[in-house]
Amino acid sequence: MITTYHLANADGAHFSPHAWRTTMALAHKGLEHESRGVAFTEISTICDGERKIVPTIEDGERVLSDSWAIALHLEDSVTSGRSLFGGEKGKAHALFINNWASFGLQPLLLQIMILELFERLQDRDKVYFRESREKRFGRSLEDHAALADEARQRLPAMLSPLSMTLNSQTWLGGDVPSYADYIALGAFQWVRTSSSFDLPGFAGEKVSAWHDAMLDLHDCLARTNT
Ligand SMILES: N[C@@H](CCC(=O)N[C@@H](CS)C(=O)NCC(=O)O)C(=O)O
Repeated sequence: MITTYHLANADGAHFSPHAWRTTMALAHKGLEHESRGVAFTEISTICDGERKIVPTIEDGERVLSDSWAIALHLEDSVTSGRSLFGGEKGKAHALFINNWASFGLQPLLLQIMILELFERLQDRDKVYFRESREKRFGRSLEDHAALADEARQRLPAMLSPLSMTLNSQTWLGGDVPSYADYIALGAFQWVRTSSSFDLPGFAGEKVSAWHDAMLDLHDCLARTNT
């Protein structure tokens, strides 16, 4: 049994976009796994006490952090069953999607929902989140949230590679879901569990249909929010 450490908010929902990539990858590989929700301020106490981020997975004695490193590890070590990438070129293309989501899409989404996400955090995380994010952004959470309207205006262009691709194929993986789909889904799960923003509705019909199909995968795993 593999344990994935995820972030849990005050509703008990698991909301880390990066950890959702890992949860879905484990299910795709058919591996027995459980997702354990922790607070931001608990991450340093999990596993070997040296962890700074989720996702972190614990597989027997082995502990591994970082969603991309975990995906590479799963693809290399679990050779039976379905591939996450469909070969070396698929892996290379998935890295592009990984960086688009992490450094393009997700920062924009955070501008839209940062105050709602903050309100839904466990109380013990609120001081940490405010201080660490205000230091990172160089402004208050409220000033960051003031960029929400501008972020919404920029969002269609950011989403267009996704919607244009889904106009002509069912999944980012082509005929079958691949790790690229799980990367994109992670951002949608983050928004779904942390805010009232209807991102699939905003993104249009094709993305909405893809999102519904993603939520149905692996016995509706992502619908559970945990
Ligand atoms: N490159 C990492 C990024 C992981 C990451 O940023 N995780 C966030 C949660 S989504 C985290 O654990 N942050 C810890 C903190 O802010 O203290 C990955 O892909 O896994």
